[in-house]
Amino acid sequence: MFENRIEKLRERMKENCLDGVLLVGDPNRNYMSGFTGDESFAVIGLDRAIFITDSRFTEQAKSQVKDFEIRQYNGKIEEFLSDVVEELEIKTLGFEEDILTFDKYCLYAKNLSCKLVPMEGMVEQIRIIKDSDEVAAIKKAASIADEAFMKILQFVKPGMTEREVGVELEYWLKKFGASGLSFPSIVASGERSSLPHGQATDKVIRMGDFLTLDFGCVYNDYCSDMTRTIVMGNATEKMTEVYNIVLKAQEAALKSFKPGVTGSEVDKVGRDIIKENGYGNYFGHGLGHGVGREIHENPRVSPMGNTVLRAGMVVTDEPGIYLPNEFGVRIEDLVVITENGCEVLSKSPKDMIFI
Ligand SMILES: [Mn+2]
Repeated sequence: MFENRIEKLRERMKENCLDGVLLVGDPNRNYMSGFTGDESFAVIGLDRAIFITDSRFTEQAKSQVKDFEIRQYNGKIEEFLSDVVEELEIKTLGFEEDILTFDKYCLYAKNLSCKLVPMEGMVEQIRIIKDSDEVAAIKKAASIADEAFMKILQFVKPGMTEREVGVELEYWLKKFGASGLSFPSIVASGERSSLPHGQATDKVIRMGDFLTLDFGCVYNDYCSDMTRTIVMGNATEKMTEVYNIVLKAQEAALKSFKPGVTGSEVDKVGRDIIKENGYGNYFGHGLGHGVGREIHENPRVSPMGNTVLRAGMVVTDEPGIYLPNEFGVRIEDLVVITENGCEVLSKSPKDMIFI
């Protein structure tokens, strides 16, 4: 599997006149190598690949990283890298310009004999299509989130704080097998539900509040992401109206996912429904985003999303309406694009849930 990924990368390296790349970011380096640790370096040349780590990770790298020569460094990494670059006869080395810090860039530019060239998302473009193992990990992460959500429906009561609900949610995510969270959970109630990214606070959840839960977990290094908005007690007519518009937009967008359409076309399907119903000014973010090793990756499903969707891409569908100082609603599913449309990985109910 990793050999296959390395071969795909080498094809792109050749097209871009690179005879080596340096991967330091966890998502790209670990995707290419199978490593699950951090703070290590993958140098991939056109016919050899060298994995550089320190004594904390050498044993782990030897068991996980099969398609690389493993080297342990002590002392100055720039000198060690310089030797590896010369050993592999690399003249033009690609680097992750969005990850390598400026001070490290300067250090390597000074010490390495090769030219340093930005990779412009070369590995991310390969990562955009998920293979069956990756989809299986994301599916598992999504099903853990569904299970934890069911626990929260039994747990949450008016009078609890958002923080209490957040902690309980995280407990169940881990209990059901997650290694961690995809991002700090959003637990936003009442007027705070109009904050699209309102993290849990000490605010008490009251009768009549909407409660938005946006959360995800990590399983085998892959993320899930879902949002549900539930009602504490009873909803007003306006709450019900807004909820149903968001749900209609979310379901229409779900039906429009298929290979060949762009992210912006799907975004428009959901956005138009919200606009037609008079709430266009209250939906400010993109309809969705790619999910994988990172919680936000390509393709973007937004007005700017010009990537053509293809089978194997994993994206979210999450329209929302946010009325400042009143309330907000967002409903989000995680989907994988298939040959004919999409498969929805989030299974939690979407009809209005009353606690
Ligand atoms: Mn999301």
